[in-house]
Amino acid sequence: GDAQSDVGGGGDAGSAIRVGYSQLGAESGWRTANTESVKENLTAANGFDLVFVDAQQKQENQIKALRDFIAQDVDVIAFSPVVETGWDDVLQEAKDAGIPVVLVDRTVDTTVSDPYVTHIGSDFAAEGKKAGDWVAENAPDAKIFELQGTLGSGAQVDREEGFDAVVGEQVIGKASGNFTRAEGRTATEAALQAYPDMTMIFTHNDDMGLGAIEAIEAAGKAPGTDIQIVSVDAVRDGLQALVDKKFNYVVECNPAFGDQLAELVKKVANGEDVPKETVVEETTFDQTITQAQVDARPY
Ligand code: GYE
Repeated sequence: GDAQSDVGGGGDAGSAIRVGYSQLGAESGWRTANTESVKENLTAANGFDLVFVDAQQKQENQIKALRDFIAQDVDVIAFSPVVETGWDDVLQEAKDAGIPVVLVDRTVDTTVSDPYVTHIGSDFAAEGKKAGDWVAENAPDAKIFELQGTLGSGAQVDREEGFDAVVGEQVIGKASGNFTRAEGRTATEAALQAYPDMTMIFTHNDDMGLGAIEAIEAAGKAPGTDIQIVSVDAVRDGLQALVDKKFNYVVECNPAFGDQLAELVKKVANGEDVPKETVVEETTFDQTITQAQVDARPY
């Protein structure tokens, strides 16, 4: 658009808060919902000038985007790191440039001191523990294949830790499906060969679990009974699988925190105090969920 395109709603281009946002990808239904929530709230009408870049699950793309934001001297950098490590240099560069960093969704593991102002997202270890608690209560004899998310991501590392702390002794094999439906399917195809005695899959997200359903059915088995599935996210497709009795339990991971993020970014830009951590609220779902509840799911 032209130079006027930022003008309107609550502010003009001069007073709008310039936010460079590096989203890690579009790998899952969760991610799509999260991106929508961010874009719906960091709007010009709400006083933001948003530069949004999708990294397609590649850390090098994210680092390049962050460097571009630094060069553009944005007011605030926000990003959702695809993996935890490897950010030391670019986080130091942002710090040296005096640009505050807001960490969204996933976490970092860095040697830089005070690498970010605030983090908003889920407690992934608590999610893994909720899944483990359900298994301990309902399927203490299950032989579990764990379908991991992107290796080295906060969501993978912490969900695995939380789950394995409760029922790790029941886990007979693990492999990553990179949080996508396609890779969830191929990883499950291989696991059905490698672990013929498996009776359950714990998947780190719904999309991989939906891919697992395809692989299980192609192998002539019934998901939900022959092989139970415990999942994380609770996007509409995942909840539909729960109503259809192909998933057995779903731990919610809430992507719809764009409104809370907008408030935080505004405060950070204005130099106001913010909490170091904001943990979003989440629940769990079992097969007592109704079709009406699934249909009402906004994402
Ligand atoms: O569970 C998964 C997505 O980091 C919480 O990333 C997020 C996870 C989410 O690919 O579906």
